[in-house]
Parts: sequence; C-alpha cells; structure tokens
Amino acid sequence: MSNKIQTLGEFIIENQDSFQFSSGELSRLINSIRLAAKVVNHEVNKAGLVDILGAAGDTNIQGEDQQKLDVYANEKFIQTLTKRNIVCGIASEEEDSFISINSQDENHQNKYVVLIDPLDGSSNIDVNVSVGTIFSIYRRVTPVGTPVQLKDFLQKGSEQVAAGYVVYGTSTMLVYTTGHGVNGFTLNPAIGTFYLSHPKMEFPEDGTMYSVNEGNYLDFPLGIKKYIKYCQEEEGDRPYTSRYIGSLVSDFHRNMIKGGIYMYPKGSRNPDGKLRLLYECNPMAFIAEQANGKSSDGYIRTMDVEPTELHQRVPFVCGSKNMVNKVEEFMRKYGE
Ligand code: AHM
Ligand code: MG
Repeated sequence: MSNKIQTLGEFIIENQDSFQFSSGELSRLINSIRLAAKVVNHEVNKAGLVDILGAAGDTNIQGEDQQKLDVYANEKFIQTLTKRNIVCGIASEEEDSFISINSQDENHQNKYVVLIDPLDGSSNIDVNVSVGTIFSIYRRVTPVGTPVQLKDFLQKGSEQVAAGYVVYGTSTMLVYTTGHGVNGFTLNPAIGTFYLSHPKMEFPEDGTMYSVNEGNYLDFPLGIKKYIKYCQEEEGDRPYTSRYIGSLVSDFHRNMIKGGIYMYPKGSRNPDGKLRLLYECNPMAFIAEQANGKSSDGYIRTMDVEPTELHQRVPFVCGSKNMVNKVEEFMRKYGE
C-alpha cells in the first residue's frame, strides 16, 4: 500500500466490496451526499457575508431571492439525490411527508431510502457557529419498482445500512459508517476534495465532557439531575467539565474525539425529548456504536426503539460507553 493520502472518492471505491450484495448503488449514494455537502459547505461559508449579500428573504444583486440556509441545504440534498436517480425515497426534517422518487416508473430498481436533517443546529448559523448535516440510509422493505411507503422509513435504527454527518466547522468534515467502523474525511476547500484524515474513529471508553442544555435542568428527570450533580460534585478527583455548543453534530464530533456524553432528556417542555429519532438520533447512534460508544434513551438502546412516525422525538443520551452506562444506572435508580 502506498503512503498517499486517500481521497473520499478512492475510499468509497476501494471499500465497495465490503457491502453485502454490493451493486455500487450505495457507493453512488454516498458519492452524491459528498457532492451535495460540498455545495452546501460553499453556501454555509458565505453566511457571514450576510450584510453584504443580503439576508434570507431579500433579493440579491442578481435579482435572485436569498434563501434561508436550511431551506437551501434541503433543496440541494434532495435535488442531488433525485436528479442522479439513486434512491427511491427521501424523508427530511424540512418536509412534512416523505418524497417518493420515480414512483410511476416500474423499471426503477433503486432500493435505498435516505432520511436526512439537511442543516441541523441552524439557530447557530447567524452567529458563525458550526452546523451540520445528518443522514441515515436504509434498504427499502417494500418491493423495488413500486412507490415507497411509510414503512420503508419507519425501520428500527438497527436496520441502517449506512449513516453519517457533515460538520461545517473550522474545517468541514464528512464522517460516516457503513457498519465497518467510522472514518472521517476533511475537505480541502482549495481544491474541493475530501481526504481521509481520521481513519477508524473511536470514542474513548471514558470521557470528561458532558453536553446538555442545563437551562432545562429543572425540567429534567431525577436520574439526569442526579447524573449532572455527580459530574459536578467535588469528590475525589472527578474530571468532568461541561461543553455545550447546541449543535448536535459539533457536540457529538468533539465528544467522539475527546471523550464525552451528549444528553437531550425529556422535560415538561419537551415531553418526548427534542431530537428526532429517525434522522438525528438513529444515525448518530449507529456512528457511536460503530465507534465503540453507546446510545440510549436512558433505558433502552436508541437503535431498538420502534419508530411509529416520521418526525418522532426521543430522549437521547449518547457518547463514551462508560458515561452512558452511568446515566442508565442513575435512570434505573432514580427514574423520572
Ligand atoms: P434543530 O433540528 O431545530 O436544529 O434542533 C436540533 C438542535 C441540535 O443540533 C442541538 O443539539 C439542539 O437542537 C439544541 O437544542 P437547545 O437549544 O434546546 O439546547
Ligand atoms: Mg435538526
């Protein structure tokens, strides 16, 4: 093997054979996401120029309407996946219902559906803080050549074929898994190429960081309150510190590299938690497990939760294995 740094394109081709029943379709799908991510990245990076280029809702100098970035990202991902004719269905945080692609065409043999949060953490865009894209890929359960149905999307997280995220941060990274570990690729913006920069990413088994919106503390289940206190209390040399960006992808990414836990528990304002099972929690859970981490709703494994609706919310606790185990221990002991 040469010492040449691998590009994402090369990596996808080289690893194609490791997919069961590989036909190149999944590789093409990940390639399309790579392409759309680059387009969205370009736009996200211009967000700070809003005073010069005009804010969302304005008309720019070319007479084009300026769009909100989350709407723009949604359009770009959907357009790319639709035009290249790679998937049979898409569900997005930005769309009320799922989209069926080429549903009238019996010859349409595509077998994958994608669930996507095109721009998560979008309240951070206006203030130049990292945002991300999250995606989750399943094999459809209904026959190919027929229109997709809701049940193609309402599959348990454990059925995912691939999942990943893009973090538009100080540098832009695409991190994904196809069930054979987690690899991270950093974009070289000068030439528009992603390079394998973080092979075989893993959560440290123990971490020091806890990420939670403590503004909601009074609302939290007792088990979570006790866990936060456990992290805060000076007893022995507990190493914990708090880090919360409020952008799931960025908080997760940091915790995976440094060791930590992300929590969005239920509360009276968010009785089922805030985050969405199908395109926020499950893909992050798949990545976490593939990276030696763990994810649960405080009691049961995120990827074992039975989905009942497209935009379903669940409590979410995800990160270094021993930290998630500790939260589950507190939840069992103290409960709600
Ligand atoms: P969004 O899908 O509306 O962007 O919400 C998801 C985001 C996550 O990225 C982040 O971790 C969380 O919401 C922050 O919520 P809060 O502001 O309540 O702490
Ligand atoms: Mg979101």
